[in-house]
Amino acid sequence: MPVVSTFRSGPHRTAVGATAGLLAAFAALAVAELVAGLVRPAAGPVTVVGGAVIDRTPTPVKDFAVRTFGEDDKTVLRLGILAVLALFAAALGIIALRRRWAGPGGVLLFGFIGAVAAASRPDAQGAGDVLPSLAGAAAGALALHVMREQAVRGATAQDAADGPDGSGEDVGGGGTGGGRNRRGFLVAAGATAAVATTGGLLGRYVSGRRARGAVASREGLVLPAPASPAPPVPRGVSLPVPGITPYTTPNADFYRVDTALVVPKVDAGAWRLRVHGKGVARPRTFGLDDLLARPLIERDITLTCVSNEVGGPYAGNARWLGVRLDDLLAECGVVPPSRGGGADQLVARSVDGMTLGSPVEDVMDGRDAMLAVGMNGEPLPFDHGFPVRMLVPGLYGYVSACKWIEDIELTTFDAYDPYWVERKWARKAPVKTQSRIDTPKPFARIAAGTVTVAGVAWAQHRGITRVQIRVDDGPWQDADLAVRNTTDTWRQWSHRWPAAPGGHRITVRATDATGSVQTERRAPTVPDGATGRHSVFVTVT
Ligand SMILES: Nc1nc2c(c(=O)[nH]1)N[C@H]1C(S)=C(S)[C@@H](COP(=O)(O)O)O[C@H]1N2
Ligand SMILES: [Mo]
Repeated sequence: MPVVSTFRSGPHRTAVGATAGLLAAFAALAVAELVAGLVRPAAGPVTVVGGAVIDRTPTPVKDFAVRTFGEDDKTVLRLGILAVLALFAAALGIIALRRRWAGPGGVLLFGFIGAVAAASRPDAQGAGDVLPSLAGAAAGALALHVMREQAVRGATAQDAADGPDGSGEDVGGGGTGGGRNRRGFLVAAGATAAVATTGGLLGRYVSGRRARGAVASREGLVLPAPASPAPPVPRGVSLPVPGITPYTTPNADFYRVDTALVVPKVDAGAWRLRVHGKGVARPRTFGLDDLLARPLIERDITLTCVSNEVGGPYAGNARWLGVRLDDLLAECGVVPPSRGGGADQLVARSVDGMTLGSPVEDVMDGRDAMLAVGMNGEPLPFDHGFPVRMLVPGLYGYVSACKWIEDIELTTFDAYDPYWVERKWARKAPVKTQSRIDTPKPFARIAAGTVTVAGVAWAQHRGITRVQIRVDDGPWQDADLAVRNTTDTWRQWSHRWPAAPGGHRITVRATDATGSVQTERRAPTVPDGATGRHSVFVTVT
């Protein structure tokens, strides 16, 4: 029995339909990404749907994703979207064999969903946003239609030869022989695959070329020397303990937390920052050269994420170079609330539509709040906000550290809730006093004798004055503190522990310069940062 006759039913028919559906989806995505590369990289369908999913994901699920997949969470999301899409595509292809318009109609529906998702992204700019999804859907629908006609024709032709059947809507020009029309389907499928592959490669090339402009602008950027350099890091800030977190976090190791599925590649030459809003007597727009022409400050600042669990990894310390934000705001006429200003919230907006709100009072109280351009001696890496990001020592990243910033609006906490606040996080979030045991690692097996327990503690803008260790339910013992650099950075600590055989739990707690001791009470990360004490279990042999 010739293979083509099974196009009508059975496993072969299913395979043909699924193949057509998958290839059509591949073509649709490739064309969409190519068009996105040409008009707007952030408007690719997987990116916009992913962004919409991220924005709508309940905070506990988001937290779970971050906990489980860490910084791979976005790759997992992308793969998830592609897997769901593949399932629908295969199903559509199979249905399409029966119902002529179901396949293309379904593809167009998906394109429409993509277009709506794109148009409703917070950074949507206009027609360019819907174009990629619509163009992709048109290409996918056409490809599916052609493949479907060829497949059905092959089957019908063979049926005509085999005898009457007459099920479904399957109609097509018959009479030419199944073998020839099976070739027809294979040719259509092959052509779709070829076009899709070419489109995909071209799309990669096009978006790559766009990014290369931004990369060149970063490579060409020469950072001026700071007018106010950070004093050299005191020698004693780093303890010679293997396994302890380094005092300064290299850029490549610095944690990354953001909602960007595609890291924005902003061309430094085209970058602008607008400062405006309530009580801004002199609204202004700055270019990067305007910022670099100002006196720059250089500061060591530890950044931490509100999503960091007790003992978690989302904290890093770098030497930042930037422009004082209080001076810049004062020039624009901004007055802090304590001196009669009407705006109490500064909303920073990024090129990817993220919004973060900081208290104007904190930004202008004399601390080293800055618009940073440099990180550890080089221009900001793209992952960390190139060309400019905000930093406010003492506040969690989500209320202060806007990356890829392009807009600062002065407003009030009453009038506006930024992104994370709309998602149940607190309006105000100063960093909570925390400490972490870096070594020994949880569940380590170690030899009895003197064991060095060590880690870091932070209470940005207050400073750490004491760290204590406790083994099992024993007394709290003072750990040795590394030399203090500034109150805005974390502090290493270590303690020599005479470890006796058995299972032990080591717990750490820190005290900040206000005298308050890190609480033992456990609180989740939502709404304003986790509390509790880090402990590790070890087995001494
Ligand atoms: N544009 C933008 N800026 C952002 C975010 C974001 O999602 N988008 N996340 C914030 C959060 S929650 C944190 S903790 C810091 C993290 O900065 P990093 O990735 O450089 O460590 O960036 C902040 N700035
Ligand atoms: Mo964060």
